[in-house]
Amino acid sequence: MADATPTPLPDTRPALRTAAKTGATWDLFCRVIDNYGDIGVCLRLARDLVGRGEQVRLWCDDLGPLAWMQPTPVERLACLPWPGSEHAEPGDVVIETFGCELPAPFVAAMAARAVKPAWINLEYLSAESYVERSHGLKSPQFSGPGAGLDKWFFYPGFTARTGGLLREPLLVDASDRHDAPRWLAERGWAPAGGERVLSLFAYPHAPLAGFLDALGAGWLLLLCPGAPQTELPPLLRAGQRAIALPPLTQADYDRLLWSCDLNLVRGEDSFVRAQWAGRPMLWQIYFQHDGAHGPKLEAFLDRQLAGAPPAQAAGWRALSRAWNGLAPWDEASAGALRALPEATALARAWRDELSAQPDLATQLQAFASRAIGLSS
Ligand code: TRH
Repeated sequence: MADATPTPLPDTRPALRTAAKTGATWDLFCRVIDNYGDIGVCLRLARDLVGRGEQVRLWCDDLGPLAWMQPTPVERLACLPWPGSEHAEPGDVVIETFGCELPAPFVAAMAARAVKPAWINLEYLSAESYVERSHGLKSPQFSGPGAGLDKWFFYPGFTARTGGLLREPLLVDASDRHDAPRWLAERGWAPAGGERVLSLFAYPHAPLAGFLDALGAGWLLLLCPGAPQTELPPLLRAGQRAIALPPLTQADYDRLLWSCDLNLVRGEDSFVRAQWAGRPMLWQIYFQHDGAHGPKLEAFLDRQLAGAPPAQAAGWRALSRAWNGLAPWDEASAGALRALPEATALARAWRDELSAQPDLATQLQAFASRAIGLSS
């Protein structure tokens, strides 16, 4: 981060109570590094903003996954190929996601505007403490095509001193009103004879054999696309059965999470959605060769398990470490999987805690309104 100074973000708290349509036009830039999280987060944010009345252009260098994530057009949302962005006229708010480096001609056009756009770099999600320190830092641009502009760093997070999490209005209500038995039955994915049901979305290196041993009998596993669809079925234990699912739209993937007794998720976006489902969730963190994923996982568990009884917290931590290859499978991890009612209560309490905080789109709208002078 060049030239970042600890300037506090303009105070958006009064606006947070009333955050509403800014009337601004938004440009959202996304570069796909790998997998689906980059475009998944950007699409979700874009759809959340247009759902609140904004006009959004989503520029992305790989729009392919939209064919299954969001196959139908969304009003006021234009999904456009990145190579076309260079000579576009910038909107009022420009969001550069995950440090993706905007095209230089576009930045020059931002600097040339009479009213400068609000330029926001939206960072990856983490529960680590640096997030609260870094959220809202300003990086004045002294050189290059953007000289004279300020870039602001926006960090999503799990506490009130961060940018919050994506949470569309009424999301939690929708999950509570969801008719899970009917939804599963209509797709041929209904559990039979007292089975419990889980969804599994995982990276290829997931320790499937250890997990299936710890899980025990009486489970229907709904396998999302990916390596586990071929790797897992030969490993199934007695009393376990699996169904391979097609890629779902993002909306249906939410419904899947709302339908299961346990959700195994990964990366960033599915991880957040599973928390809004208010059901037990096991997170496979994105592996980083420098080991940065270990502390990141522990930081999340510290927050999520802070209110749990010590034995339950220890069990869920053991299970999370085992699923991430950071500890062996043991009695504590298997015990956590057997104590699902307690885990469900914990997931509900954690969701309530998160729901009390302002969501990311609300915070972005409030910040953008201030930055471009729509509110004082
Ligand atoms: O795919 P991911 O592992 O993505 C990422 C990327 O690897 C990224 O580079 C990395 O930085 C980040 O993780 C941490 O997991 P994620 O974030 O859960 O993204 C998957 C998206 O796919 C999410 O938006 C949900 C969506 N999805 C569907 O829409 N339908 C489906 O059927 C499934 C399984 C997922």
